[in-house]
Amino acid sequence: DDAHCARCADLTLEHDRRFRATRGAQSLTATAVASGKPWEIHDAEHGTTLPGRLVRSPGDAATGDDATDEAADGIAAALAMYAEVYDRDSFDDKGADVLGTVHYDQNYDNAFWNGTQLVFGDGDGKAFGRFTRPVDVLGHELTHAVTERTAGLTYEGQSGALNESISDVFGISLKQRLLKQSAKQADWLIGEGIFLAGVKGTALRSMKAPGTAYDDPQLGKDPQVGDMKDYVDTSDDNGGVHTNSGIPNRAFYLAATAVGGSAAEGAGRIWYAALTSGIGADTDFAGFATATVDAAGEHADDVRKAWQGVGVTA
Ligand code: ASN
Ligand code: ZN
Repeated sequence: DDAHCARCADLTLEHDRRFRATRGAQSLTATAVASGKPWEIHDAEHGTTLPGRLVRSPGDAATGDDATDEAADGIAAALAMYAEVYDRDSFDDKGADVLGTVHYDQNYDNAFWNGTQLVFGDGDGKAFGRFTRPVDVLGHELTHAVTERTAGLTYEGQSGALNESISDVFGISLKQRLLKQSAKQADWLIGEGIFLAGVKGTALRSMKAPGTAYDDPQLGKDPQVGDMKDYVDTSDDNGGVHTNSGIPNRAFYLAATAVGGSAAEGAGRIWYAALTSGIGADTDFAGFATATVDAAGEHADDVRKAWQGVGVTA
């Protein structure tokens, strides 16, 4: 609607200039690697009825609506990564159609998988812009569906933080794949480009340096931790699932840079093998560390050391 579009237009030229290169590279590559797997983008038109009106599916040209086109390109690219790198046929590995809804609600500062489909807000127009903008956020949410259909990690405590981390792992793998960056070249930021001008921060999370992504009067400081000695025991956020996920996130960063090459094709293959190896829903950090070491083959020492680097013994 007009109010929303006015807020979108508030993005400063500086903000746009900073992220234009990233966004262009991501969407061009996404279109180029579309896998032929089915997806549908719907528009909630700022309401909360799901899925909303169908606005784009494979074969359709770009609509000109940024949220719709970002969601389409990002979901197509995520499906292509799962197919080409992990030999996985959509989230259920049976070719399920992926539904995504954009323009959900008003001033909605989040994105989620609801057990059936993906949902994306436009942000509040003050601190947060569109949740479709960072391609790693699209990969993050689709990966919640993959985790649900594989390990089924319980969304609480350590298994919940692992669930969150696995979404960041394949989200960042997608981002780096589209940018054609090696693990060593990459910035390891999740949600880069989501903050509007004036926010003191670069992204939602840093996998390389958890706790350093933002420090802002409105938002507070990034609460993530990156070592077991700093593990946060809390009843908030399902037991700190978005806080303690920094620990396995940093283990993945350390493993991916040690293994070398691309995160998706290097350490990502090891993490995917562990996720689909038959681990239980209540797997903790140490249990998942062991599963990754067991899946790592010639890289077992690198992966064991990566977990040791965050205080977790495989
Ligand atoms: N963006 C959040 C997430 O994917 C929303 C949620 O489900 N808590 O973890
Ligand atoms: Zn999540």
